[in-house]
Amino acid sequence: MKRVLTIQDISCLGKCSLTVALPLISSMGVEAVILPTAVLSTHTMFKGFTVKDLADQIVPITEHWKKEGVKFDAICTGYLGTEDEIDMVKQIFRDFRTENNLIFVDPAMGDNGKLYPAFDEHYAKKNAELCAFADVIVPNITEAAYMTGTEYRDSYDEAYVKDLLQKLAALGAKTVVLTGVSLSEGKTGVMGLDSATGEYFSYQNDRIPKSYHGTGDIFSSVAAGALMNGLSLADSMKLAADYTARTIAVTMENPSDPWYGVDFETTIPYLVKTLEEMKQA
Ligand code: PXL
Repeated sequence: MKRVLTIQDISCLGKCSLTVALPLISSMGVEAVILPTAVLSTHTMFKGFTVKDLADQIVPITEHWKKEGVKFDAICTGYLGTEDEIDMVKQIFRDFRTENNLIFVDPAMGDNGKLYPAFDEHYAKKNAELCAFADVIVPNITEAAYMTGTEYRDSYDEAYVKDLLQKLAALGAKTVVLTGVSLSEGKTGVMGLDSATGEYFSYQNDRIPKSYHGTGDIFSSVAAGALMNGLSLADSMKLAADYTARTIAVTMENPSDPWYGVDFETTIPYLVKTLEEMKQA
């Protein structure tokens, strides 16, 4: 069984980061090892959240794993609360990198043109440094704009997206995938660039005119889980985009508690079934 290390916070309530990564990666038949960087009462879009930083646990935990000779098939990162944690994660990449494993970075730090409350531009540049270590990065347009010092635009054309992708590739990541990319009216999806071949790819779904918290984390977890199941990069992104879109649609059918995130639990059977079909195709 493949083993993924996922490094991000635990937001006790609010369906994001580890509380979605763990069930989704497990449901895809992949072992999920977690490294919680902080415990928060909720994610940071709630007012008055509590936070206990766990940075002082990162080195003792990973030193123990080193002594045990633990190896990971992938190391995935999401929301990291502080710049110090980003430095610690860089060290984890150096320590646990093997010839074949995958480093997958989701520089989760903002949306809709704004950084989340805990972050500033300096933090964004620090996250750009982390991307240099990665095989795959999956920022949204906001995160890409902050990391590359590009103006954020609500409406844009393919040339703007390609420019962002080129600038992201120049950060050093092998494959860059921009999420939340709308290439035509009423559509949304991903556009990526393989920096080795210079090839672009894109995948679009119908756009559902509602946004929910945590969907970026859901996308990343499924994309990483799909790659661990041997799907190609393009198929992995397609599955992640389809699963996220379907989950948003299902959530909208039942409009109770939308601020807790999406009903991803309801769509896990769809995920497992579709993954199996794609593996057999
Ligand atoms: O979904 C990203 C995320 C993860 N973790 C925490 C957050 C957020 C987004 O706001 O606040 C703590």
